[in-house]
Formats: sequence, C-alpha cells, structure tokens
Amino acid sequence: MKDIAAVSSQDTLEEVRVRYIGRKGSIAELFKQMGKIDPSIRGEFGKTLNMLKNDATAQIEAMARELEQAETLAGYDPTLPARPIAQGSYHPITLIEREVKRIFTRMGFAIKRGPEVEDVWHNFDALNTPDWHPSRDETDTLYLADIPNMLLRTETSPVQIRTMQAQKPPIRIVAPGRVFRNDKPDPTHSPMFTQLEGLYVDKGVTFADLKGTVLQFYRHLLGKNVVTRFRPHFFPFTEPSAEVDVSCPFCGGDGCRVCKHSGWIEVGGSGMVDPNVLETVGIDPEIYTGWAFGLGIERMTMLLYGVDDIRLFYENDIRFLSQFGGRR
Ligand code: 2NM
Repeated sequence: MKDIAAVSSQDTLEEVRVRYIGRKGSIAELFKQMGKIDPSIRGEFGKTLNMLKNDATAQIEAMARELEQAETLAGYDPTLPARPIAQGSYHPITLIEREVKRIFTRMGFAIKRGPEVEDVWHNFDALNTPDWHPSRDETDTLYLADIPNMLLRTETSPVQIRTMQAQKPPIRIVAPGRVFRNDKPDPTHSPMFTQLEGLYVDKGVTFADLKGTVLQFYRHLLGKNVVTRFRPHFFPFTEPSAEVDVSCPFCGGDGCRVCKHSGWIEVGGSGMVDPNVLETVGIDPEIYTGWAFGLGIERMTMLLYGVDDIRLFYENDIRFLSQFGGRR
C-alpha cells in the first residue's frame, strides 16, 4: 500500500481506493478466498483480513484529509507581505505632561491630583478671588446646572489648597490635570485644557527660589541655553505676581516666526502665595512663605511639536494623533 502515500490528487486517490477496498478490490478478492481456507486457521485469516481492510481505510481517509488541506493552501501565498497591525501611540499631551512631571519629580516635587468637579470655595474663595471678580462669571466659568456652588475647576489651584489644608510645610508639589473654561474653541482656545501648577511652601522661601526653579525647569524642557524673564502681572492668589517669558528656543532670541520676531515666548504665570491664601488654609504667613506658578501643557506641546491649532488635540483625528510616537 505504499502507493497510498504516493497519491497526489483526489482522482488517483479514488483509483487507489477502488483498487484496495472497492467492492471488487484486492481485499474483497481475498475475502472471497475465505471458503478455501483450512477451517483451523480460517478465523485467524478473517481477523487479519479485517485488520488489513481497516488499516487501508484509515490510510486512505488520512490521505483524503491531507489532499483537502493542500487544496485550501493552494490559493495561499506565504510570501505575500503581512497586513500591518495598527499600533496605538500616546497622545501628544500625555507625552509632554509626562516629560514635565518627570523634570519636576527630579527636582523634588511630589505629584498631586484632585477632583475636576469642585466647589466655589476651593476654586475661588480660598484663592483670594473677590466676589466681584469677572472670572467667577457664568460667561467664564462652567457651573453645574443642578448643584449650587459646584463648578468645573478653572485651574488646578484647588489641589494646592486641599494639599495645604492636609499637610504641614515643607510642601513641594506639582498638580497636573484638566481644567475648564467657558471659551469658544478657536486656534488658541479650548473649553477643556491641561494645566500644571507648582507650589513650594516653607520657612524662608523667596522669589529668588521661584526664579531659579522656573529657569532650571525650562532649561530641562527647552534647552540649556534658554533664559527666562519675569514681567510684573496680577493674580488674585499671588503677590507679587509675574508672567514668565522664555527666550525663543528656536532662534535663540534673535526673532523668528514662532516668537513673532520678539525673541520671547510667554510660557506661564507665577508669584509669591498671597498671605491671605496661607491664612485661609491654616498656615501662618508670619512664619512661612511660598511661591506658585502655572503653565499650560497644550501651549508647551504646540511649541515643542510645531502644532498651530489647539483644537487638533481634541478632535480625535487618527491622522493627527498617530504622528506622535513614543520618542519624547
Ligand atoms: C498660576 C499663576 C500664579 C497658583 C497659586 C496657587 C496657590 F494655591 F498656591 F495659591 N496655586 N497656583 C498660581 C499662581 C497659578 O497659574 C498661571
């Protein structure tokens, strides 16, 4: 029965099947000889013939399966290129947020998070924001429709308030997270964006500490040659307050399209924590001082990747999002 293994098509397999186990095949012929066999060994002979028939049937059936498989594979070309499997990638905001957090943790800051739904007290009152301040207006702040005095936080500062209430100085934290404003989307505004605020409170903390820390941070993020500039400003929660500019990392301050030919780019806000804020959270402003700053992660991400429209981050267009690998 070696010819079973040599079979290469369904047709020749059928020939072989007829030849061995067909009604007039060789095994059937042998069964016909049964009558002529010595009765003393006829039983043994019959048993052996049955084994032979079963074995031949099994081999033929196995061969039939093998041929069927070969036929299926005939339409399959294993040298064709594989269909690529789509790989996910990190969102650009996630990538820059992680990088910023890493720089601050290496400078000794702990990362703190808090609720996105806040109450008016943590978001405004405790931050020394007067009742009449326009930022409290419904035209600026998103209030919950059916719970009075609850809102979507407009800064991550409430996290610093909660932290100062919960622990004694020294406090060295950064609070990253989503914040919300009643803004109409345009290339530089989004009703939801990502902020990172830092806070340092201890005995003898000065504006010089603030300047040194902020400079060091931006040198890590943008390049070791950048310099910072602090412009006087006003925030309700800090006094004095300053806006932070960094020398343009693209032209070295000579002036280019990115810095609109000024040599400087505005990158954040900062100041010494107002004594009223410290008092409110139970920290004695006669003993302790502190500074705080805030920066927008979207703005940093747009600068670092050359993105010109903030709305792209939240449209979930895979053609945009898939361009940011894990390279940063
Ligand atoms: C900024 C700018 C300046 C700030 C202040 C505080 C707190 F809670 F300590 F008072 N947290 N964050 C702050 C100060 C935030 O963002 C542009």
